[in-house]
Amino acid sequence: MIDLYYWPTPNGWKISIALEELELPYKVVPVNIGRGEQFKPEFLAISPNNRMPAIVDHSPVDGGGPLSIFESGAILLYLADKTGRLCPKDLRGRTEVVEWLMWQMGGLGPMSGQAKTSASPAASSSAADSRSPTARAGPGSSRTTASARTWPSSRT
Ligand SMILES: N[C@@H](CCC(=O)N[C@@H](CS)C(=O)NCC(=O)O)C(=O)O
Repeated sequence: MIDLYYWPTPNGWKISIALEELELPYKVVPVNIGRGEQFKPEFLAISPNNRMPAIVDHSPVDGGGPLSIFESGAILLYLADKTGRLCPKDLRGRTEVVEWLMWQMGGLGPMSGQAKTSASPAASSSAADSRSPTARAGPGSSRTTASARTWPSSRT
């Protein structure tokens, strides 16, 4: 059984979608980030960066004790490795999946969040201008690639 420390945001959805796709049994542990529950010591012991999502796997494949993982990208890789699905095992396929995962984690994800924040009425237009181009351009670059090839994850 996996405990999913979760609140319904895009980063949380990434993990709930993966768990559903992989048909892994899991229990949702709500972390209400609006009420500051991410700062509780018991949650910080799992996710020292006070961010959800995080998981605790009570049945890791090494047969050891419960294993906690924070950061959505690390969790996605962990779940792919645990199940042998969603990520190819060959060098080139795995490298390509990791490329796009890092692109999402380091570029599209945070830039989209910043674009949403800076597009609010309280934000200055210069802030919006300086933060949003990657968010606007990002999905376009992925669409170009996606339309031109078969995704490695679809081969597994
Ligand atoms: N890089 C992290 C980002 C996670 C993140 O930003 N989580 C937000 C909600 S989407 C959060 O828990 N915020 C609480 C806080 O900053 O105190 C990941 O991908 O897991």
